[in-house]
Amino acid sequence: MERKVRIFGPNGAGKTVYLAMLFDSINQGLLNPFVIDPSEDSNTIDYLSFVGETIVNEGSSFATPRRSFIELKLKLVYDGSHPKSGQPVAMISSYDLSGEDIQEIFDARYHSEIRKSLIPAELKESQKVITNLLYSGNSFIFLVDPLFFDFNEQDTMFTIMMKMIYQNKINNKKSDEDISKEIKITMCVSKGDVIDFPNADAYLKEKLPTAWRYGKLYFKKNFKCITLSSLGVGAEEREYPIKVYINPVNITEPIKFFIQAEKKETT
Ligand SMILES: Nc1nc2c(ncn2[C@@H]2O[C@H](COP(=O)(O)OP(=O)(O)OP(=O)(O)O)[C@@H](O)[C@H]2O)c(=O)[nH]1
Ligand SMILES: [Mg+2]
Repeated sequence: MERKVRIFGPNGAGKTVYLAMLFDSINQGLLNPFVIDPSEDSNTIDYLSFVGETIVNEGSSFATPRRSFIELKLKLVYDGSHPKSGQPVAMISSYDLSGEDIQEIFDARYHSEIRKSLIPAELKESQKVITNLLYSGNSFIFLVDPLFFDFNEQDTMFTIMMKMIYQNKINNKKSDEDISKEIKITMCVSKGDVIDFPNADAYLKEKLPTAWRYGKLYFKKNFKCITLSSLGVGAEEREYPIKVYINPVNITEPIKFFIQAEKKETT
């Protein structure tokens, strides 16, 4: 099954770093027995390798340019030593988006009926693209930034997204059961290394109570909270360029959660 993964989060939450380090981790064998088919999409591989190198050299990436919608495709296949070597497991298609765009488009002000007409004209095009990505996706990574000044804003933003995902399915006459089969959502606490890896469920329940409740209620078992770190413990104290291998924590958990059903079907 094609896993249309969409990664959302505010400006600086770590979306781009996550995607680059996820790619690197899969290449290091952390999703064993699955690997990335290197022949599939050279643009994705070039982009993620470039970001990865920048992180190793400078410790951070660049802010993803506004309105760029960088499309990424990774094909997961069984690795060479597996009896099913080369057989496809999942197609992961995603986008690297700008957090500034996301924040503006899911701003509560634009989602109350009374203010709808206020969406600035220059935002309309990205609103269309990002809304489409939300509707066409089936697997979501919501990256919560523990260092972002405003948890309230993040709470509202992710709640709006989940409402839109759910409402869109209802409008397309999907039953609750269909929705819970199709849609998977991981709400992830990013940069776990700087906050000592709290229990994700308890943390998100406290910091983003509305989104957490909405997820539990409407997506049930397909809503999962995870604390992760793309850069691993000690990221803050490192000197760059770093030669040592960056040791991410829990970084492949969302993907494992998304492909779980496929694994069962094929084994
Ligand atoms: N300590 C720590 N810092 C991180 C981690 N992941 C990302 N960062 C830092 O967070 C900053 C922002 O990361 P990005 O990946 O560029 O964030 P983004 O969500 O893509 O941001 P926009 O593209 O601007 O929306 C960078 O300086 C990273 O070094 C992590 O796991 N641990
Ligand atoms: Mg980015």
